[in-house]
Amino acid sequence: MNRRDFNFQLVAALSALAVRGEAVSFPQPQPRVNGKRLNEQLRSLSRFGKNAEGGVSRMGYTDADRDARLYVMQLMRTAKLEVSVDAAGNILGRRAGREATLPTLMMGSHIDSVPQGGNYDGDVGSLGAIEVAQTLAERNFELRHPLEVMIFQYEEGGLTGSRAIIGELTKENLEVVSTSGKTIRDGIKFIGGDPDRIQSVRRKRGDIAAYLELHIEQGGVLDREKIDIGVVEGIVGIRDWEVTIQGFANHAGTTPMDQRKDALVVAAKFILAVNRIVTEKPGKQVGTVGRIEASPGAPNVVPGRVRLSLELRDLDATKIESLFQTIRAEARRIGKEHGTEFTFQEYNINNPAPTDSEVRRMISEAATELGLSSKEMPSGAGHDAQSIARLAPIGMIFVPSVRGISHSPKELSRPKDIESGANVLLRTLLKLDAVGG
Ligand code: HGY
Ligand code: MN
Ligand code: MN
Repeated sequence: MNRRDFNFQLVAALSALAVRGEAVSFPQPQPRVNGKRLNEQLRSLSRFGKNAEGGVSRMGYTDADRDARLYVMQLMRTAKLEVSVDAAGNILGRRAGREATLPTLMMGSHIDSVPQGGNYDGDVGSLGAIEVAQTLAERNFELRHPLEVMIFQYEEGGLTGSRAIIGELTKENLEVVSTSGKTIRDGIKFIGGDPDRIQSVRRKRGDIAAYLELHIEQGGVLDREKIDIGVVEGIVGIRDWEVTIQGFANHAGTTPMDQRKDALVVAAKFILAVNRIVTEKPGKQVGTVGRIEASPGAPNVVPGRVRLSLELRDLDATKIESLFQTIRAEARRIGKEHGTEFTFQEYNINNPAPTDSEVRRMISEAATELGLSSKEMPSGAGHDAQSIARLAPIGMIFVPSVRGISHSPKELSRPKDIESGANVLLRTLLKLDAVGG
């Protein structure tokens, strides 16, 4: 065994001691990822779906997504992971552990983006997990637990792939049209899954010892406060509705103003009402109308129908429900005023998910051992971790987003911060591997 491997084994043994509470200091050199390689691979990944603004439009189930998945599967094989695509279209990289009967340790994230998205959301956690697996392989370090790296499919569509893992991707969900234009059912086939066997990917409680996800913060706290690592306390619940406002299309020239059933005027009042209702309630909840479509969409026709999206988020599910009830009641009042009808069709529910306190402690400890500052904080963004939280203890590690920008081509995280996040991921994984079983 060469010196580096010896050090690595020693660190793992000391991690076990540290976890049992005997404070030990790690010998130099501490196990570290190859930051240069990781950041180069992120730059390569950003080629797939690159848009003119310098970000990516790599929506799930597009050609860019399919090609990026092939690239990432190649990286997983180089990291000595056994690669497969499950029936839901998730990419699974697996490596046996020394103790085969132990439940798996899982790391993961996603590589699909929103339209006009950035080069870091999901990518940092996906490639960071592969980098950790490669670092372990290069040091011939075999974990006690089996290891899995999951690249979940179509995360931006409402945690699609990870919801399949917890058995919550319903037949109705499969018919929802994704941002690629394909239904989720056709999209899963397009990326090599088999929607008719979706139930076969389901995991049960106990299958996964713990799940870790490295991710960019997507907000501005760490960057503003100059803190290296965010230790996520919990992930917000997210609920999404398709809202339809049915008015009456008519001639824009001959229909007097007081005889119109103008769905777009009603939509304007509705959007302002959502903003007022969500803002006036104390707390950190958020509400967004992100998409709107008026038909028939001609300048000389009074809009007869509007379809728009409504999204509500908060760490407390009951608060989301009460906001929705208030919004729906106000919609009915506005609708009646203009002789129009509202319908709300809910198509996505992601429950709020607390992270595991023991995993949080390990993440904070790993950051400290690596000389990094850290702080506990909530996640206003949704993540696949909140699906897996239904089956196993989860932990999330945030790295700073410069100026808090995300879901934008201007999204940026610094290479040094990304390397630090991956090192915290590696060290936390070692701590988790040292316990349990
Ligand atoms: O929308 C979100 O919060 C996540 O980026 N999918
Ligand atoms: Mn994400
Ligand atoms: Mn996102």
